[in-house]
Amino acid sequence: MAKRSQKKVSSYAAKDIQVLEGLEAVRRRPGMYVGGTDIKALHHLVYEVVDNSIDEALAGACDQIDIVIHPDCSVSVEDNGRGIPVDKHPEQKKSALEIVMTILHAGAKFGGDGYKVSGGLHGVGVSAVNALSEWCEVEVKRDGKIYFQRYERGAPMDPVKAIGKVSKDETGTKTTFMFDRTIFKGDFEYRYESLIQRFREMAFVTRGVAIHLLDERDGREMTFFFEGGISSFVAYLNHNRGVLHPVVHVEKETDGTGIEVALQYTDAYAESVYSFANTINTIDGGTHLTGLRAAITRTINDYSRKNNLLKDTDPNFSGDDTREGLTAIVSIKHRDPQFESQTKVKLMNAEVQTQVQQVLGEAFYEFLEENPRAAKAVVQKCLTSARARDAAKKARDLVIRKSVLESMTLPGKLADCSERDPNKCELYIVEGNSAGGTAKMGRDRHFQAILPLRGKILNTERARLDKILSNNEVKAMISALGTSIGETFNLEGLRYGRVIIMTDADVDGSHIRTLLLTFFFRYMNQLIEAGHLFVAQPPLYRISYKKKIHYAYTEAEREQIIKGLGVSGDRVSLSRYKGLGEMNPEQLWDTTMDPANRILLQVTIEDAAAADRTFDMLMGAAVPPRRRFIQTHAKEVRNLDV
Ligand code: 0RA
Repeated sequence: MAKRSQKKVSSYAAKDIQVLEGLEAVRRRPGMYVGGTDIKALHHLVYEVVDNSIDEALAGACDQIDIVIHPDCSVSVEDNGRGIPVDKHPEQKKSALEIVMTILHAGAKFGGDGYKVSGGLHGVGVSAVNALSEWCEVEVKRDGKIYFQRYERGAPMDPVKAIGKVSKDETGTKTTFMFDRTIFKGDFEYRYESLIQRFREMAFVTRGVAIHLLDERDGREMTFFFEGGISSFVAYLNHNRGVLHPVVHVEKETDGTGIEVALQYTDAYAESVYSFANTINTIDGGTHLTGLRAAITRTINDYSRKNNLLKDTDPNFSGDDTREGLTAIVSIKHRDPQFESQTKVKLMNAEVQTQVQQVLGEAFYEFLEENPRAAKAVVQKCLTSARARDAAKKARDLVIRKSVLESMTLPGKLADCSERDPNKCELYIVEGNSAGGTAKMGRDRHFQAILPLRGKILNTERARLDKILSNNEVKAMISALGTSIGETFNLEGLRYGRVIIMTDADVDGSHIRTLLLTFFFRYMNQLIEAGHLFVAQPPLYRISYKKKIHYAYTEAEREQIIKGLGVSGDRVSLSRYKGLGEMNPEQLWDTTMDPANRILLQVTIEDAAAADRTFDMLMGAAVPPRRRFIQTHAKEVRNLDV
């Protein structure tokens, strides 16, 4: 390598081989730096660049971030911060901008200690994005000038140069990059919905910054701006719920950790608690969430005892008792966040638990003392929850006792299979009675059982366990599965190795699928973890030509099939399946139930958690946007055929 530099290649790019070697490492092993070369990693490139602007916002130097997805799939991120410094670095004899763009982890060294706060998931810096881009261009407005540099596959084409003038007070940074298709080889493109989700979260936890996304491919755009930060987030989540008091908000820095919590009780039953670490939504929680929960339970118990709201003979409230109807956000900013390696969405820093517990405990106690009416409503809510939980336990015990007694009595609606070895058995949970009938006729009764569910099952997100258990559809499902639920779940009782949710390929179908996934996620988690839960995929189209029938499961496949037939469209008969009921039993077997042809999607915990979250986020929304949301998300499930 040293040899090459001696050859005196005049190109600027060849000047610093070491730099290129660093970036070459990123190109060779993208997995180590951005987590892979799939669509998720591709989105990470965007987040990495936006993170830098968020840091500028957290430093109080920027209040506007504009992201544009261009028609050629290049992406621009522009902020109105101070602009990346462009002056020459004394040792490296290069512009600071160039160093930030071409040296791994260089960013952190600049603004000094603690400069980088946001992100932290991969946190590799914008140089990694540069390395993985076919080309990248940066424009910096600073000191009345516009500076510019272009890179190809990480290598600068020329030194940083001034290309124009602006007024002195106009500053900012604009980065445009085109991901390298020789690295991200898959047939995928940026997904507006995924980006929006992340930007919404970033905006929530970064008070006062406006994040605007424009997708030039189809003209969609969205701006997020939350003046009140996470308090706005809580208000947003609760906007259709009856609230018991104003939002409680606390923000404090302890031992270098920034802690912010907002919470509000509602008359709902579910707990909607979200945790963020360095703007990342830690969906698996972690120490900050544990601290929040501990603070709430302890504070309510202490307050209730002190004010004689709990009788001496009453036991303390359990954690669950104090979380019904709770909407809360905890957002922490840590210099060195540690995430659990596998999921990357769980915060591990032990000290954060005590820090959050202390900061919130103090503030929440003070709030209760100063707002006796609110305090009374909250404690009352906890008392009701405790009683309901007791009733639910009794109801559940009854269901379990009954189901032991009646273990031979399977639900009447169940069309069971004849095979007795659970590993060979499949249960299809089918939406709608008519579809259920078709499935019963189309199945292989030797190993396939059918359980039709009528209409929409109870909205499990909002209902209490005791209510859920008394729902007939849910009862039928529980007894058919044989595992019981919640704390008494026992995988050994499972009567079917594959539990398959089969719903229509339309909006209502995805709604019911979301409901079922939410139910399984909350009450039969281990069923998912052990890989027993699947989603069937019925075709969208039936294409018949010269007595031969083809099925298409996606729009792309439909086009491909018609093209492949090599005839003009009008001689092909095309019908779109709106529901399972439109198929006859043979067609349903051929397309959706026959193990030789069907496509099954295995449900992962992440899928189910996403459904659960989606659902929670959607509960307050009006109907039309809700429909659109579910519709777009339904297409997201991965293909994981078995
Ligand atoms: C280091 C120091 C300063 C600003 C930045 C980095 C900076 C980086 C990025 C990345 C995207 N947008 C950005 N904006 C600013 C401070 C320079 C000063 O004190 O003027």
